[in-house]
Amino acid sequence: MDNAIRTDRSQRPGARTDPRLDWWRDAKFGMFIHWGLYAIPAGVWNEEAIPGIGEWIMLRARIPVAEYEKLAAAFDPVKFDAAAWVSLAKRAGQQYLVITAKHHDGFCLFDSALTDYDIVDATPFKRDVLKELAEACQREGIKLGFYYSQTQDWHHPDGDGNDWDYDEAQKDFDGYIHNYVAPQVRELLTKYGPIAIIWFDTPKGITTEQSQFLLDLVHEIQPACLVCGRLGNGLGDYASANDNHIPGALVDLDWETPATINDTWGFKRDDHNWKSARELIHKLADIVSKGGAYLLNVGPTAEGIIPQPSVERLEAMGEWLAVNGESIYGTRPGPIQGMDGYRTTQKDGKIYLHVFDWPQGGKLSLPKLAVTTAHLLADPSQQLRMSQSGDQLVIQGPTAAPDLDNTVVVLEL
Ligand code: JFZ
Repeated sequence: MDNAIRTDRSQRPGARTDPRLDWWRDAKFGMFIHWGLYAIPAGVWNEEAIPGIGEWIMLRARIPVAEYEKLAAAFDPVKFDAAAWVSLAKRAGQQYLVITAKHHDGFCLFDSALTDYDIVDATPFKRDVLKELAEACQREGIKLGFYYSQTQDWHHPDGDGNDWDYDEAQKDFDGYIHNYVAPQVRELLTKYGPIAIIWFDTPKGITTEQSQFLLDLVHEIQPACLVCGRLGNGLGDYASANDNHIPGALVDLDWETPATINDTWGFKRDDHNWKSARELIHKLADIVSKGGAYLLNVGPTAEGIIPQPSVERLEAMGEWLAVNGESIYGTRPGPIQGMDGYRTTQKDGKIYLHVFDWPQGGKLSLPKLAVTTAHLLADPSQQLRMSQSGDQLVIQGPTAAPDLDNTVVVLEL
């Protein structure tokens, strides 16, 4: 994919026709969780700050397997509380959650029979956090997905990526796919109830046969389970944008932007570059107005705590959504595209106009539309005055910005 969204609509991922994606097309907003042993070094190795994203520290610092493995004995996230994480997702207005079952470092957050390099067998914590999360998600009605690094595995001798412990020429990558990845994917799809998404990533050199084999495996075990387009070779149920990338215009595919709130996925103690809640609310509206979904990441600490700046921003998004969710969930891209500072979504004969920067005097000038009435989504009791001026529709809103983050005006057709 490289990882541009494919625009050939005859091909998956993302052809927008598969009814298995109906729930996902309406959901729009999910929580991504990158959590693993890398939360312990948190970006620092041997007192040296390692540049780049936190979960890549093993590769960036070329840490030998024998050294990195020792982190497992120190992984004891005593403050982990599945219910608290899921409740945060819920308060944020997120409809699904995707967590790293196995990232590139190879460590498994679930009890796997295929390896002892997992949270139950190798850590003092000994709890299967995926099981606890699956139960919490069931209770709260949040769909659960698992991120699984199918190609890169820096711990497994036959996985891709580790050339400092292993000789690339000796690797049996196909054996790793069939004898390790496949049975682990089977575990993930048979031990944790209904799984909404398997989020494969960084396909690199995986072959079409291997991608197809994994796609078929997932669909054979759980036909409703969606597979993210980062499976590779153009296969998967929906397309994935580049990390943090929002396309410039509407994209007529099923697509998702995975994104960070700061600049890392896995927790880094020195990354304080948090986007504002306002920026995140804009990004959500921007993505949804172009037909996509927003998978927004948190990177819990080694203790099992979601960093407070993330909590605050997610709660602010949830407060905005509690008032304005109708303009996001279940909508489709609106008729006005490409107008600076404005985004539109639509549903059931209504256009939702998202106004990022409220204009001086509250006068909104739009291209002509067959609109009968207009009101603020936050205040349906008050009809806004409308007039036509040339080929413009002019709506007179309150002079002061009703919502400093994003005011939604409902236009009835
Ligand atoms: C991958 C991972 O390597 C990373 O650790 C994280 O899990 C992220 C969500 O996904 O990183 C990528 C994958 C694809 C692109 C960029 C980073 N891309 O297409 O631009």
